[in-house]
Amino acid sequence: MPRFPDIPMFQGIHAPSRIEIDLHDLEVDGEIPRDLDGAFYRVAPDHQYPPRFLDDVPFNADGTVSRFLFREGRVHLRHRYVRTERFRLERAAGRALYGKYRNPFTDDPSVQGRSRNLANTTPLVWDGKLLALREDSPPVAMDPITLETEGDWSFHGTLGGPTFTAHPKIDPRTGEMIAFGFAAKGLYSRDVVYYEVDPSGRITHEVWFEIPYYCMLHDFGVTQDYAAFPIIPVCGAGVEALKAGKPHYAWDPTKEIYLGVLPRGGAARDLRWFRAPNQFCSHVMNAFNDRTRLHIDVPVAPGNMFPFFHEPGKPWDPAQAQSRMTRWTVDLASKHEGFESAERLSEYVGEFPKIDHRYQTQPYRHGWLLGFDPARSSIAHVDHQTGKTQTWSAGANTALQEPCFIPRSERAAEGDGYIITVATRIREMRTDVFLLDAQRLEEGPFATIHLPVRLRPGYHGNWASRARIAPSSREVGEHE
Ligand code: V55
Ligand code: FE
Repeated sequence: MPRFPDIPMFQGIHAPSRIEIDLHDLEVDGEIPRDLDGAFYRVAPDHQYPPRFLDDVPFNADGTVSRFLFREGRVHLRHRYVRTERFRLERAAGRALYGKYRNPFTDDPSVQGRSRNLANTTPLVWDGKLLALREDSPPVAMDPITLETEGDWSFHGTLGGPTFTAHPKIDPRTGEMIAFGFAAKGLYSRDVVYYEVDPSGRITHEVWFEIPYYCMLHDFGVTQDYAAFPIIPVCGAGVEALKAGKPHYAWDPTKEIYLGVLPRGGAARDLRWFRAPNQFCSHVMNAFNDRTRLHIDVPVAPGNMFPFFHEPGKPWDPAQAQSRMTRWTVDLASKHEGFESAERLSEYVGEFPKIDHRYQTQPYRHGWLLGFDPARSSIAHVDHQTGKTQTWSAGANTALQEPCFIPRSERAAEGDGYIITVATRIREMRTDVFLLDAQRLEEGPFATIHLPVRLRPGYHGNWASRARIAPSSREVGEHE
């Protein structure tokens, strides 16, 4: 096999890792709390083979899952590639067969029409499975302990569309999963399908609707009564652009944004669209409603945050790409087409928002973010009650990843628990995992889990308690 090309996507801490690992009893500085009982999963993109095109975007890499199993003060790592159909076809060929990001016209003829799923964005334990999610494809189910890939997940045959978001929400009050798929009638289609999944894992309600223009519909907000879809002009570049090898998306600074609000359990005719001036958001921290007033908290930037999906003919502008937590409010009882308000919640520049998931869909107080300054990587805690933001920086030699919240126990108060974040030590080219007190980030990690190797920086992570991983009698850790 040839070497990977020496281009920024593979340089420094982004160099391919490509390893699969079983490592028991990782070295720890400090103490792992003995009550930490479950697993932290995170997904990272890691090309199995050098790409066929050098001018591609970083999202187009094979998904790998890391499973850090915590029990009795010990921590064990398993790290695996997701065995997608695409991974298996390329492994058999010994080279990359698929072409550019979300561009089937650039694929080798031998894989025309085959699944392009990379399963590379979010890991989520649901219905006893670990789902590896990616927004242009169905979920891929894995065993949550062994990480063996089982195949596409259809929610017991009830999944009606071809795609499934990497950001489904679980309503902690009802145990339902709320989700959607976009491009649901094929490449560049404006069709979205909204799903309600009951606690037994079956889709019980499905709503098909069209969005005002095709765009990257990456995340959404769910409240007790509504689902809210931010439509942001990271727009489709068009089939002709794809055939010419151009990126799938292009930023359009001329378009308004929309927030589509659908009542849970509702029908397409109940969908209401609100409008606001051109701006950018991608991830959603949380959403909640007070009767007809819906609040959705998002990191908002004045302009596009994706350097590789810039406006054709115009360079990307980093000055416009600084996102700050903002609360958008719309009122379903009002005839007004605009937002009621847009309130800045913190001056901290960051993205990858996380919460205490026991408060998903509900009024909440605590959120966490990853800072956007690569020269001084940091994480932040935003307290919506006091309006204060506290931060911790790991220093110039350490690149942090998304901070994930773990409750101290199921009964602990909101935000009482730990923040776990994976980090690359830049000079040493090695990975560490930090545990911090979620309420006292500024004190720094109370425990550092030391890996003797480097894992490629990841996208999203999620914690799952032992009860969620092994709802039946199967013992977590018995594979050891
Ligand atoms: C993101 C990641 C993706 C993707 C679209 O914002 C958006 C993150 C890993 O792939 O396809
Ligand atoms: Fe995401």
